[in-house]
Amino acid sequence: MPRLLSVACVLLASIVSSNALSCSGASASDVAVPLLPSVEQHIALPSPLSWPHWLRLPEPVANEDPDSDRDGISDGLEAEIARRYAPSYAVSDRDPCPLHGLLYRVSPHPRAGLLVVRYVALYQHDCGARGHPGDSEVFSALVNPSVPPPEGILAVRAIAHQGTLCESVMTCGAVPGCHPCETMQREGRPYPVVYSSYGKHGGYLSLQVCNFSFVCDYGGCTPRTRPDDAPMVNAGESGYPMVSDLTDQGFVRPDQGWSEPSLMHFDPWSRDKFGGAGNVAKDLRDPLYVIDPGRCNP
Ligand SMILES: [Ca+2]
Ligand SMILES: [Ca+2]
Repeated sequence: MPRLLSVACVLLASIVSSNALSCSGASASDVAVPLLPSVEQHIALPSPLSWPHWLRLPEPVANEDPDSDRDGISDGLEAEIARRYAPSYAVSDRDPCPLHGLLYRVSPHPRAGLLVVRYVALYQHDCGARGHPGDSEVFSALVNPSVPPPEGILAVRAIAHQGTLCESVMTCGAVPGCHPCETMQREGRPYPVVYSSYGKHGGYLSLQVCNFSFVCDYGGCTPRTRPDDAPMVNAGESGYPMVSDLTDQGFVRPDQGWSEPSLMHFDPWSRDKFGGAGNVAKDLRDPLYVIDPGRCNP
């Protein structure tokens, strides 16, 4: 099986781009360590990030806007950044288990003035081959908040099936060496799109690559015409969490359609796994999602 996947990956790379796709048998943890220092090294903004000129909160709200996770970006601005700069997330309309929410983390990027936004899509079920309760897939965006979206979304990275033989690392956008992102219209503008594969929910930046991944993502991906309206929750920062219980404070709730008992009251910063998926805290801290503005590949 690994040999088959390896051959498939070589074929994919030749079809798409060696710059845009890395899918060797190596796991993400084996990929070369990014040149950038880690966000975990508490790289703080020199001063609190002010609201961009094009984006203003009503004065009464702005005056009461705390910075709960102490990263120099107010809670209100983090929520606006995460929502407005989110790539379009294309979950198939015919996905048999589409119930999900988005946990996000907005952090200062090591390059001053830029931000890194991680999105962890948490699903109630993986209902593909060898399915299980709990599923998580991660993608991230390199954001310039001084430029309105979608142009301020400088690059997007998605890693499908991280840490497995099916792992696929893809980056797209306007940084050197990257191919432009595939786009989907949102509010009349072309936003980068992250496709979620049928049932397995692997995250891909190319419809062609997803559909070619028939071994790992049988059923492929499909474009979607309406925007994803999944609930979003701010995870906060490592050491300064903004959520510790996704049932009491988030979207993993019966009134949101969730019913899997093993997923209730999950703390995303804990060492626990989200059902049959991986450790979410590891995803939230993974430096591989910090895109280098100087080059496309990790
Ligand atoms: Ca903050
Ligand atoms: Ca934050």
